[in-house]
Amino acid sequence: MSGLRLVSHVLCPYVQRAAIVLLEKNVPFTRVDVDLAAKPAWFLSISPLGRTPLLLVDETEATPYAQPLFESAVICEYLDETTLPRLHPAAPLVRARHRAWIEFGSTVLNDIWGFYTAPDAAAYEAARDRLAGRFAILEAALHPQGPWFAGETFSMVDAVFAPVFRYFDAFERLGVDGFFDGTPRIARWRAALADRPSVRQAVAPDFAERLDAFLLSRESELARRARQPETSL
Ligand SMILES: N[C@@H](CCC(=O)N[C@@H](CS)C(=O)NCC(=O)O)C(=O)O
Repeated sequence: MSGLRLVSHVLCPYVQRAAIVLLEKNVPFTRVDVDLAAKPAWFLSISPLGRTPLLLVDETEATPYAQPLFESAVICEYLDETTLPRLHPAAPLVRARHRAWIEFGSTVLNDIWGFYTAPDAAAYEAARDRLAGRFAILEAALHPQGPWFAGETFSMVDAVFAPVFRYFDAFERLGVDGFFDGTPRIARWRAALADRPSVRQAVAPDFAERLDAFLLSRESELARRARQPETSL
């Protein structure tokens, strides 16, 4: 496989999944960032849903990048089928369960969006409770010793949850914490993921500042509370 291009947005958690998988496998790739607030015509012409990530695979010289891959889960599956080391487990039933937890990870990303866009206190508290409920369920699914989701081997599920936890780093910087006080396995998993080289390298060096600025720029309860730190978070 050669000539991979990952069409990205600097803050996109779904892009990070693909970047982590590529980095875990030591597959060279180039990153092309697009502005999703002003999508370029070339991007709209090749992205069926107008979303990042896309993986452009240079399969033939005659029609380079003719068939962009879209949807992060599909991109990650393709990379896992074509490059080593495999991040999915070998046993079909275990692999199917991992895919189900990847879906769970996408739902959590939607819930996170609901939290940082909540327009008022009631929606904010409801979104926070919804996230707490998800994490209670996830805690019970995690390997008891870790350090990774399924024990000693880093898997695709780990690649999917690393970008999830990056939001909580930002929430903590904005003064909102306590999300993982009752979930020690997740707290330990999150710390291990934050130290993983592929996870660190999956975003630009100024990612944290950009994410904080993005969250603070919104007309949301979170941004209002972060701007008035005396309010109870
Ligand atoms: N299900 C998609 C979700 C991708 C997605 O929502 N990407 C966002 C950026 S993080 C996007 O491109 N949003 C622009 C839009 O929807 O117009 C995946 O897994 O790849």
